[in-house]
Amino acid sequence: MTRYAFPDNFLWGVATSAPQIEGGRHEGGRGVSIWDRYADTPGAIADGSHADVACDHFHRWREDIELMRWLGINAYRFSLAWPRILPNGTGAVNAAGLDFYDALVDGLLEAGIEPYPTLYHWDLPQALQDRGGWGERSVVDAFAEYADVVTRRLGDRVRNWTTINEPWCIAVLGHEEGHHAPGHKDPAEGLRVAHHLLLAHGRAVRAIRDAVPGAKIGIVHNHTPAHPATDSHGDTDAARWFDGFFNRWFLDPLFRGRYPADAVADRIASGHLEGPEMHFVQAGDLAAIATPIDFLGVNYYSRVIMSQNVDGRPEAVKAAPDHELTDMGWEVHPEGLHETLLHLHREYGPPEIFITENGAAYDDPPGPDGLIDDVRRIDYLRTHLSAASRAIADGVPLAGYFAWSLLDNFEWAHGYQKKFGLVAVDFDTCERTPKNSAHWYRDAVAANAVDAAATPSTRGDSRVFDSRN
Ligand code: IFM
Repeated sequence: MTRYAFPDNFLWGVATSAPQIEGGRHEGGRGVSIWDRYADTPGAIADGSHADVACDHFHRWREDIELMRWLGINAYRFSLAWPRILPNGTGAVNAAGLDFYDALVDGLLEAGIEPYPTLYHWDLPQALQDRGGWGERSVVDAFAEYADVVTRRLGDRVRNWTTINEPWCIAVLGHEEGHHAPGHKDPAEGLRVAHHLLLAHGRAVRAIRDAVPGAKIGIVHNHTPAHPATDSHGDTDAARWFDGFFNRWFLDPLFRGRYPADAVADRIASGHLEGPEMHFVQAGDLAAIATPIDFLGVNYYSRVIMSQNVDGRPEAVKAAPDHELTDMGWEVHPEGLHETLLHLHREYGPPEIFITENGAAYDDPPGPDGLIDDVRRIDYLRTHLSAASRAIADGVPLAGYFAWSLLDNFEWAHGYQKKFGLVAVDFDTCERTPKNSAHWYRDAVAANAVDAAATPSTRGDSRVFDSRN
């Protein structure tokens, strides 16, 4: 049987984000975030839930570190809640908020787990939204201030920093399509937001370098390869169109200091630019955005298949019925991860790449013995890790893998209905129970390798997590 081994210094991790697991909404001096406000809006969240408590990581973080220690991982990707640190977005610093992350970092280091914090995973302080949010250029200064405050406090122990998670989602889901906070449906605003996010990233890179000598800094992009449904000219162009705004709109400025001309032309043609110019781009912006980084974080879940519809417009089409979909409706396509990693390496050449998220939503109920035997998640992880290992063999400087996610959590507008966790959470009691995938991942981490073919996985047990095990 083929065994895919990883390099000796490979990082094995799990990823989470503050707004999805932390809770503690009204505790420790935390301010209000745009996701608090959005979840309070009737009908915004599919199951009517909110993240006021979520996984209660705010109180249970020590238990969660024990879970990570049990998994054997050596890196943890998490995010810091801006409203917990600067409740009004700028100005007065909430000491208790910084203390919380200070203790978390110390706990991780004590457990031999390298912290990989992300500064922004979508929870803008509502106070900044009230001043125009990401659509207003002043937010860039606010983000640089926040980056400075945080890295000056934690930078003596935290070396690896990520600025922003998935700018496409923030710009498009939050401001163009209205599926995420702040729920706007304004494509022109979405383009301004995308630019301000990239500029905020560039400014933060400089702030972090000033505050933390020797810091390693990156940004996280949710890369989605686009494949044409057929080799017709229309379908091929539809794939180019998708790639232009989903991927290259963010990567070209970061690595080449310019927006992709064809995608700009697409936006003008669709009327999403208010004029023929990218009027929100000022002198020096693109140089700031292209400030060199040390790594690119890649969140990979699936691919998209593009076609030209009868009106001549690009649209995503469903995968063939024999292709497996996760509970998100996303096709399971591990080859796309191999393709993505090679493409990013060859086209953009970041010094290092991390898979900062990869995982699958499946809702597997416990069996009669209480065991959650999530074989589909194990298969997803196994096939994607195999693809990652093949990319390393093909020369990609892939330095680590973070499974999304440690815990079942608040999956944004889906509420608690979509379960990505290696560890199940009972949202009444917040009790954690490792699924079989957690046991499988633990074995892969220990072996620093995965087998290409499935192996029976029934070694989990039904006990809730006990850190003494
Ligand atoms: O849960 C999200 C995460 O916050 C960002 N990346 C995709 C995940 C799954 O949808």
